[in-house]
Amino acid sequence: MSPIAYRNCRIVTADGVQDFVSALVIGPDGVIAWMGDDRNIPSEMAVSEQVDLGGRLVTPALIDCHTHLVHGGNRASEFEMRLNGASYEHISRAGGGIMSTVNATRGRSVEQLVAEALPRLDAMLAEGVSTVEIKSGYGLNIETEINMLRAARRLGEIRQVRVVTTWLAAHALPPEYAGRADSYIYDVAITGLCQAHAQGLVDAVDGFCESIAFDRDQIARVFDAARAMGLPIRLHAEQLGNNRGAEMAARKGALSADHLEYLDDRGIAAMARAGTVAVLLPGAYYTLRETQAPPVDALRRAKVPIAIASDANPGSSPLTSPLLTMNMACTLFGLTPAEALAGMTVNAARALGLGDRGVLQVGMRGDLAVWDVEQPAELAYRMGFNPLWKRIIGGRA
Ligand code: DI6
Ligand code: FE
Repeated sequence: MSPIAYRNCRIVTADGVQDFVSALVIGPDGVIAWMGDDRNIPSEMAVSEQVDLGGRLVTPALIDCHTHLVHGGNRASEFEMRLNGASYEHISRAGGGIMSTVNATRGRSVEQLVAEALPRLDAMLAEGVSTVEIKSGYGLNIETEINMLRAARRLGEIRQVRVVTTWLAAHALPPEYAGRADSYIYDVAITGLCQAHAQGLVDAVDGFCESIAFDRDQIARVFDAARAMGLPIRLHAEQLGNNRGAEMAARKGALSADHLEYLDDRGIAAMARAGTVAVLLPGAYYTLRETQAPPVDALRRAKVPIAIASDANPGSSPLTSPLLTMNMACTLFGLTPAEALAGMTVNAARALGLGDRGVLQVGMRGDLAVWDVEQPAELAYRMGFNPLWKRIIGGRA
């Protein structure tokens, strides 16, 4: 492959339209080699192929930094139960919720998990996603947790997408460990992590720190094991109540803390100090019809970077549309459309610890989304409409 030039476009680097940039050259290594005015592409770029983008808008390809795409079955019946008045916590405590997906997932082979997840992944790719994080967490035994991550890796092989895997065995306590949460943390969450990491299946480690799941001390033990293996950590925190999980995670150097509806000033200060990204998940807030929104203004004031993600999962966020995620982040949480775009590009990359993507700059990966829109705000503005014209990954459409 040789250098390819994309010409006649308007480029949004991540924080605004760059009027002076109307072309970019992507090298054979898939990295952006040059950006500038269409008329001045240097001859030393030795461009062999040119593509006219017809004046369209170009952004970094989108990054969904928090998903549970791999799982068996669905929970449409719980959707009906909630509409009849049952709460998410009530369903969970009655053995439904996460456990019902665990039961469905434990029965599946890796191939079946891949086949079920593929249409969900394809829905995301169709809206310009280049990079997606996928968590385990619906196995709750070592074998199935590992199978989930194998399925996630496989998805990254059969589609042109970078999959980042996250070990989330500390997601819920399975009934066989009832009353023995500390044993579960050791036997499954930590022992399984060692095994999965030895097989190269783990890029990061997450936990669910809520009163219906695990407490701060239990998650902290998993994090200490992760850090000892050199793995980055992230946390589901402060979604249903304040357990001061984000503060603990930030103190341990977490890449991100996610949800954060009940985050307080102490948590914000700890995140700001540590550079921990706030990942907001409007799909879960919407689905559970929550009323307490995350403290967006305080996060802005503290200069905590804000990412947004689908949280695609069968229970609290059956959402596989990055564009609708952006719309919800604006309408429900008050983000600006520019913040929503940064939340699914540059700040999402940061939440994943990926320094090579999420912004269009020389030296960054040539992962682009080309849109049939006039202005960037249109990406977050419509609902249920997909203006993607082309997805370009590593310079190739
Ligand atoms: N992410 C999760 O892992 C949990 N909530 C969330 O936002 C549980 C998802 C589920 O109900 O399956
Ligand atoms: Fe989640």
